[in-house]
Amino acid sequence: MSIRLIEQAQNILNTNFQSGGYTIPCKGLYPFQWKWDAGFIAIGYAHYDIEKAKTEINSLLSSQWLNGFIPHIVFHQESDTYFPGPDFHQAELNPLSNENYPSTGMTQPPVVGFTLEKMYHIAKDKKDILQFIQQNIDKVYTNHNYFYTNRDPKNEGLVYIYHNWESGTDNSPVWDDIWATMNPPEYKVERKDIKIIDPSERPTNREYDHYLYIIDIAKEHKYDDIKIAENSPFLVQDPLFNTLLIKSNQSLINLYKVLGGNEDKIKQLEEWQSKSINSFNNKLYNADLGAYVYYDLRNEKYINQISSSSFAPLYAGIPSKDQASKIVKTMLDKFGGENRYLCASFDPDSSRFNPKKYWRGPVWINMNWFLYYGLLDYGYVDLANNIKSDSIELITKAGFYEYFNPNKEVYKYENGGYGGSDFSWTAALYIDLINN
Ligand code: 9WN
Repeated sequence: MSIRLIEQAQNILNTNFQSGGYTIPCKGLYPFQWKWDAGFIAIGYAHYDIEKAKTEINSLLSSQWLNGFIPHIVFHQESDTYFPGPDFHQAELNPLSNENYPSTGMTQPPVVGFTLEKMYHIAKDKKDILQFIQQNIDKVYTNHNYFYTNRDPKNEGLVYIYHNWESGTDNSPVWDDIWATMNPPEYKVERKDIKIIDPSERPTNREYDHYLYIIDIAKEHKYDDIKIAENSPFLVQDPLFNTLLIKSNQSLINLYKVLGGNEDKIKQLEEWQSKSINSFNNKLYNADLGAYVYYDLRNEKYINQISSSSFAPLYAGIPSKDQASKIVKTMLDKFGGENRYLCASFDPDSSRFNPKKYWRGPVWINMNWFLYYGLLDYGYVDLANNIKSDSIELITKAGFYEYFNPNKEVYKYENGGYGGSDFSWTAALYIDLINN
């Protein structure tokens, strides 16, 4: 373990912390608070500054809407380095949106439940952390209620996302299948990201046209979930998003049991939980591929592509032992090998794989973090430790980047770290991995 890297990681988080009480993912490129980033960041803080961890979660939860929705970006302050900002998103079109916190009208993976449980385990003062959890847990429960009530039109126990930015894996080649069904107008907008980051590491302008067009459709319907379910060209049951909801359900059950009482909520959570896990395995597991896949609800068809999200269900205890061994085999056969760091974000055998571009191939530390804990739970200790040591090696070689080239060869002649530098969740999850 390197003391210097731990200090560097803490410095990154402390520097990215803003006086408004939240942490930006990185300077310039992402100048606001993002939902799933906030969860990872709080887990990092919990190891050395629990008050900051609480502040991060408090700031995020303050932005909750009247229907329990928690937005993907909270625009705590103005910035001219990011597009699209609050003027484009116009979340205020929805009558239930939060009057005090401008935000987007879309969400991101439900990480707050398991973040609270991690904070509980990490915190030294259990009485104090339980008090914090007591004050906040119902907000997270309300958020899960929002998902099951508003995002599951066929009552399957599997919720939909209506935008690739809701998935968190924003530019995954999986979405190419959906872009092929759309023909959005060309937007004449000024992208800020490609002024900061090499455009070869970011989505194309044409891809952005699709992203913006879906938002325009949602705005036309005032971000109403029922109308979005009827009209959005993008409507997907995503294995990663549903995994994190299931993981967070379980964390809420565990925490409510520690707190005592709340039998009605525990019962409801357990009902959601068993239905979700059943449907997940029945609908999203593809035995031929040995992987979990995506379901496109708009076009009523599977998207049979393998990404690192295909293995994420390990993190929530979803696969049976047999399924777990099949997906581990797929991971090793397709994503493993001596010349590659685990775990590429997209199938390296696919012609859509790109080791440099955003979610189209690079390794992401948050995905590795899910796989590490999931593999440990299933008893794959050696493989879990390989993923951990690969993550640490990448950070040691390249720095605290947003994403990393999975090809080992590349590091002999260039820095394979891409996207934002001094990236908060890479730093935060490094701190957690080192401490485990
Ligand atoms: C859009 C902040 C976010 C992450 C996402 C990542 C990237 C935003 C963007 O940055 O997305 O939400 O502008 O590219 O893909 O996972 O939460 O770090």
